[in-house]
Amino acid sequence: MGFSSAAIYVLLGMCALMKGSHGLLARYEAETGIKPVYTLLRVNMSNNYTVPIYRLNDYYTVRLCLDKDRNVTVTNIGYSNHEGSDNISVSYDNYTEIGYFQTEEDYSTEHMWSIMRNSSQVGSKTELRQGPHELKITLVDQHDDHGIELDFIELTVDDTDGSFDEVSFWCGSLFPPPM
Ligand SMILES: *[C@@H]1O[C@H](CO)[C@@H](O)[C@H](O)[C@H]1NC(C)=O
Ligand SMILES: *[C@@H]1O[C@H](CO)[C@@H](O)[C@H](O)[C@H]1NC(C)=O
Ligand SMILES: *[C@@H]1O[C@H](CO)[C@@H](O)[C@H](O)[C@H]1NC(C)=O
Ligand SMILES: *[C@@H]1O[C@H](CO)[C@@H](O)[C@H](O)[C@H]1NC(C)=O
Ligand SMILES: *[C@@H]1O[C@H](CO)[C@@H](O)[C@H](O)[C@H]1NC(C)=O
Ligand SMILES: *[C@@H]1O[C@H](CO)[C@@H](O)[C@H](O)[C@H]1NC(C)=O
Ligand SMILES: [Ca+2]
Ligand SMILES: [Ca+2]
Repeated sequence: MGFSSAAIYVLLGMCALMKGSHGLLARYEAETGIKPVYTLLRVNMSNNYTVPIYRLNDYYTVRLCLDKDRNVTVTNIGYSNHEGSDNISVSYDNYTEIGYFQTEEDYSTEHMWSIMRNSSQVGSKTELRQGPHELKITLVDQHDDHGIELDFIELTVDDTDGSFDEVSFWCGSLFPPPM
């Protein structure tokens, strides 16, 4: 019918717009990965697990394998925080900082490690060269001694010719969490 085809055109238009202006969303659960990581069971968090970054200067690293030069934006980092606020630095290779965010302070309940929070975009769009890279998320300052728990990472990757492959972008490391 006329209505449904119009609706489909609107949807296609929205997809094209999203793709053109923002690129594709690539999502990585912190608890997945080739290297064994220390995970915590948090049933209310994304994919049921988080990874603690509790001590000052502790960091979490995810490898990126770029098939060609691409613009990448850290659009969101999912985390939970207990009590005091923390300063989280986000950097690429060799500690080239792209930005940082302050975690939200919350003293309200005893279940704060199970409250999902979003950083929103960190830093600006960065052109990454073809080849391997590392994205680091580091606890650079904290109000108490408990840092954060990292839930997931969302990057937006420009893909002008439709060649983007998410599995190879994460260097083939999209595995289920260790149990
Ligand atoms: C998880 O969410 C459910 C439903 O909102 C809630 O009843 C439960 O207390 C939460 N668990 C934790 C550990 O926060
Ligand atoms: C999370 O755990 C619940 C049970 O606690 C299970 O039903 C659900 O399938 C799990 N989700 C994932 C993504 O593993
Ligand atoms: C990245 O974005 C900049 C600014 O929008 C653009 O000039 C550049 O060509 C882009 N690089 C790649 C590899 O697409
Ligand atoms: C957070 O850390 C960055 C450096 O990583 C620093 O430039 C910034 O001033 C810090 N912000 C606060 C509020 O401590
Ligand atoms: C880090 O810096 C060294 C020395 O400048 C350079 O050889 C190396 O390629 C850099 N590593 C990355 C992943 O950019
Ligand atoms: C946080 O981000 C995730 C992933 O984009 C989204 O599913 C969730 O609704 C967001 N939560 C809030 C409170 O904005
Ligand atoms: Ca904290
Ligand atoms: Ca998770």
